[in-house]
Amino acid sequence: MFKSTYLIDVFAALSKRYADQPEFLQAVEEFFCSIDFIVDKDPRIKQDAIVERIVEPERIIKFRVSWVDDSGKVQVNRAMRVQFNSAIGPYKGGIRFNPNVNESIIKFLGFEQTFKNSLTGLPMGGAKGGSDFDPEGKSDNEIMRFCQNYILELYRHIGPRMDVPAGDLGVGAREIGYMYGMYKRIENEFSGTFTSKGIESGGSLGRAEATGYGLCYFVEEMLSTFKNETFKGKRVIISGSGKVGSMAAEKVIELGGKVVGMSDISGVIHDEAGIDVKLIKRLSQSNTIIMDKYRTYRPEAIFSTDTKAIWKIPCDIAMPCATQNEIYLDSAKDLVANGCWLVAEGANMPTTIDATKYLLDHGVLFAPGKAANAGGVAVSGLEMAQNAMFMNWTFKEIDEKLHEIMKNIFKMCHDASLKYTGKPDNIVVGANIAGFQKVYVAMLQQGV
Ligand code: NDP
Ligand code: 2IT
Repeated sequence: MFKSTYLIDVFAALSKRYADQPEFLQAVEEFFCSIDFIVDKDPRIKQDAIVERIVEPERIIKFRVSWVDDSGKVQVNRAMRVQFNSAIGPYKGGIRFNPNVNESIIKFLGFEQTFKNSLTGLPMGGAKGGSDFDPEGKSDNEIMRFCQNYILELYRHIGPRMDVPAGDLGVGAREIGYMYGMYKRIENEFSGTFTSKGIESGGSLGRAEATGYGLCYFVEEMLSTFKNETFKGKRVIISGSGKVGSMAAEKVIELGGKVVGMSDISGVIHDEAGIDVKLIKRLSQSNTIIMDKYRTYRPEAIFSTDTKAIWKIPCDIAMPCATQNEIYLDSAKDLVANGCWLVAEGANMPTTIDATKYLLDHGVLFAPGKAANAGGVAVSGLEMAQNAMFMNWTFKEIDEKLHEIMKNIFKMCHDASLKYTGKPDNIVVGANIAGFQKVYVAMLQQGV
């Protein structure tokens, strides 16, 4: 917990006000534990109520999305956009489609996005959006109709210099294409308001790879700085095999590592020969339930329907890339017991607070999501820049820029950790402080 009485008071009020928002409170608590190191050192923070302001979204837009399914029945979903903080740039963050989407989850994501976007060094504020629409089992036409109806309300709240959505869990280039198409029809302009668009629609080369590749670039920095090591010969496990997990797996292999376990919602594959990532990607194009299918091609692989079984596979490096709160304390214990010494979060907040503490207390190097998975939004920022200039960079140019950004984020986290904790490897504290500093100074500059 944190010691500053200022933070204790703000958190007590927040916990009372949002008692029904556990994910949001979890994200704030984790953040407060870090800024505890600096919050009382700058009197302007308390004087200007920076912390009270930073935990409240600037705006929440909630709306209904009605749409007609393939059988002609009218369906109703709930949707929202949380525009959290615009101190350093237009609101920016993904859209999530998942039946468990609620205000707590979208607020935690928007809150973390604010500091992640700050770490990229690009001018982007924090936002997140989503709906409890479940894309699982929906036809292409149903997805299109839902996305179009979603935009019929959201369009009035977004814009290239106002709020720029992108993909997230359950939302990829297909969904963004349908949303952007409807948005463009309404606004009658090619403004690039969305990122992670298809390349032909003005998307950026390298955006699809960016989060997973960026995660590996970040881990490379940790390996070389703290262990004088590389990915070569390391055993890696990756939860989730979607946009982030599959691209992380591809890069791990390219850098000489061996991916021995992957998962999706249907279960876990443990393949000692090394996961065939090309096969995973091929299966993911035709089936949503891919782990079970993988076995038919690689009968020697072990399959389990228990998604937590992935954390029991012996490994050097674990990369949770599926969703929030995947690694609870018991899984953290499994990881340590089975030799894992580095955890890097590709997903947002996949590790609970007590699991993170356990890992850190047991000497595990830990890369928090808001730093390690910032490559995706960083290349989204590059997509915005290319759209604004009406020109495109090559894949190589984007990849080099992404690599530089990830190295720079690591350096900022490392230096802040050293300065405020006396140790260089508390990347959790380093990321939160480095992300917070730019945002709060911008808020001070802009008055109340
Ligand atoms: P996708 O929808 O592309 O993939 C998600 C993957 O995780 C799928 O394989 C899915 O399985 C699996 N999954 C979902 N829930 C569970 C669960 N409870 N247990 C096991 N597996 C599960 O999403 P993304 O890859 O885009 O996002 C993954 C995470 O990364 C999210 O936390 C997101 O917020 C974060 N993130 C994404 C970025 C991006 O650019 N896309 C950027 C930064 C962070 P199935 O297919 O079977 O449902
Ligand atoms: O969590 C994230 O950083 C994302 N889903 C990407 C957001 C973006 O605007 O590219």
